[in-house]
Amino acid sequence: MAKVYLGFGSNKGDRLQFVKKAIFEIGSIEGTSVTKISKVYETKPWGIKEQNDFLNCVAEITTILEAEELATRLKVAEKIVGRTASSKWYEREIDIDLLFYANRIVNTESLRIPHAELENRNFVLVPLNEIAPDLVHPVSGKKISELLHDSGDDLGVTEFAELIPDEEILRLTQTQ
Ligand code: PH2
Ligand code: MG
Ligand code: MG
Repeated sequence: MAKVYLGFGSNKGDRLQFVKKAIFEIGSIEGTSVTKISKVYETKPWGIKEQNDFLNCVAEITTILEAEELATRLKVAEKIVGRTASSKWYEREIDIDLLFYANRIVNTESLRIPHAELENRNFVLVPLNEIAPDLVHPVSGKKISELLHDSGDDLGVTEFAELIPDEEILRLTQTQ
């Protein structure tokens, strides 16, 4: 069983609904349970600026799937939730990123773990710091709280919604 952190992002359509659907979809993957979910944050677009603001959140999950298998399943989940191929900027209904897979370091053509540039992205670090401040980045050896402190990213990240006000969603996203 591996402990994994996922990032969710949406800046097209009903953003909150896409994020919620994505979390339910992850919980429905066999041998995979959602164990913690951060608040949802509204964030200024990082990279290409001329696009809608995003909603972002992160989740901790446990899974029996190997990293490559999980990455494939995340792509399937994006399709099920409603990601359409769009080339307009980088706007997307849903993006599900594999941020950390235990303390694994993977650098292949198709997969990079930990996720690239997360140490420069407050839209990832702020929600991660909420649920896993002591998580250590296996390359730099720094904790999330330190990475956030050191990050030069000054793009706005503000609380938008508490997705999980009670235990119900956790119960719903536990599968055996
Ligand atoms: N994702 C990107 C590029 N830029 N900016 C924000 N605020 N949130 C994202 O999820 C995001 C981004 C590429 O995946
Ligand atoms: Mg992404
Ligand atoms: Mg992605």
